[in-house]
Amino acid sequence: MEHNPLSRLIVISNRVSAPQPEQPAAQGGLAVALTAALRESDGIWFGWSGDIGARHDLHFETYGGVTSGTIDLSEQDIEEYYNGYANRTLWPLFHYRLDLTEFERTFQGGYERVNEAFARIIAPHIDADDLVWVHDYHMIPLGWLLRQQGLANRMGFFLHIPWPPTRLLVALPDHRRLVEALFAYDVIGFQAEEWLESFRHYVTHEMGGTLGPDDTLTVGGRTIRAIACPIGIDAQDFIASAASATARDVQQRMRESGTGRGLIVGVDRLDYSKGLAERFLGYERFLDEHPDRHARVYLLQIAPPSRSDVETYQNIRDSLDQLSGRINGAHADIDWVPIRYVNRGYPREALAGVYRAARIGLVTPLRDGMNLVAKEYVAAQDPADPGVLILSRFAGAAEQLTNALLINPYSADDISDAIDKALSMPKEERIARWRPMFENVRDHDVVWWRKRFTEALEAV
Ligand code: GDG
Repeated sequence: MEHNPLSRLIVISNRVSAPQPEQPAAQGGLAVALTAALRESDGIWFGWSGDIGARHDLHFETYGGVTSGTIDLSEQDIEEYYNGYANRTLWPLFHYRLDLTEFERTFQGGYERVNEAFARIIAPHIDADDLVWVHDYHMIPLGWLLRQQGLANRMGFFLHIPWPPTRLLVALPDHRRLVEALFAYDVIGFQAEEWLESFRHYVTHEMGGTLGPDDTLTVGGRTIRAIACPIGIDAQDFIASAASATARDVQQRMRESGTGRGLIVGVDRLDYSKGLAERFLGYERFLDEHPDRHARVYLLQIAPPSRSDVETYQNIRDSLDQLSGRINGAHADIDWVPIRYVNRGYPREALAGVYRAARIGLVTPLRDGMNLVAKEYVAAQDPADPGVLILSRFAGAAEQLTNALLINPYSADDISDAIDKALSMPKEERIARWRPMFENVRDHDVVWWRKRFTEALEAV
């Protein structure tokens, strides 16, 4: 029997992370998974170049077998579409932070204008048989706009962040218009069952939609599939990173500088959704309640800055500086600092070494679509002597990593108790909890995720 040739894959996301001459290996799990599929199918990855430019020129580049098509945006575009609607309206709202959500007509206008420009520029480069896969909240209406350009392709959309409950979403002016646009896609993927349920709730309660078999949803005669399709990490690569010479060096450095103290690690973009202040307060509670543990543990928080053009992100940086300073001032001793707080990024292999050296991985987002750090921490552990993952129940990852110590990140008591429990946990229990999580991370890796999504799309 003859097999259909692989359909060409077109990926569209805000930023393109295909391999670059300065960075020959694709960075990050998502880039690796998509790059492989793009290379095999001779596909193209479209997105914003990251540069400012007056005209919306499309610039093609092929490197490492992958073609990317990038577009410059004007300063106004970046302010209204990226810093504005994407990061000051949708991001906080979808992370349940109505208090931080800004509603500005100019943001919405800029968002629609940039999405229209993307659709107009990209459409001529898409062939009828191509699979089109659009990513994330920056690009929600793009599929609908591509249809306006006459495209009848199979089109899918994957949301990397949570889908908010209906009662929050209706606070967004024109919420219905945004969700209706999603019905231009054939398949929509969410990170977790919980986000999928919220989406279904909106569609059935606000749009009069109905649920059908095989994850289908019908509104006004149009039927699409909405699935939960949790993203994974490049597990093999991460396991190898954790055993690399760099990772071993870093582990050694940590051991020497830690002088036998138990390391608790957190790694997050500096973002209010990650629950960093709550984490510090939970750790402070632990120090208050367990004086006997002083000088026997320390928390290393790696937090590279992100979105620093947005004021809320500057504020969070200031408040964390203060909080870590206060906790260290109150608890440190001449030869011990309870929190090492570092505002910079580290190479992947070094990070893997830090994870492996850590007794506890402390992951406490207030809301997170998935959270890959939790999976990376699990993948990096020594099978014979693994550390303990403490994980927020509000991360998408909690649906899969059920053997973690699941906590409520808003409760300092919960965080404190979990740290105490993790530090006293016998090796047998650590192994028994770690093993099923490891198998889950290994088997549901980023390639599994990509295949599950593209197969759903191929089947349309
Ligand atoms: C969004 C969603 C979803 C961090 N610091 C360094 C570094 N990192 C890497 C981590 C991890 C990635 O960044 C962060 O991924 P997360 O999943 O934790 O969080 P977001 O950036 O918010 O990602 C999230 C994800 O999309 C994928 O769908 O899981 O829910 O919010 O890989 O390792 N990497 C290096 N040095 C650092 O200092 N090399």
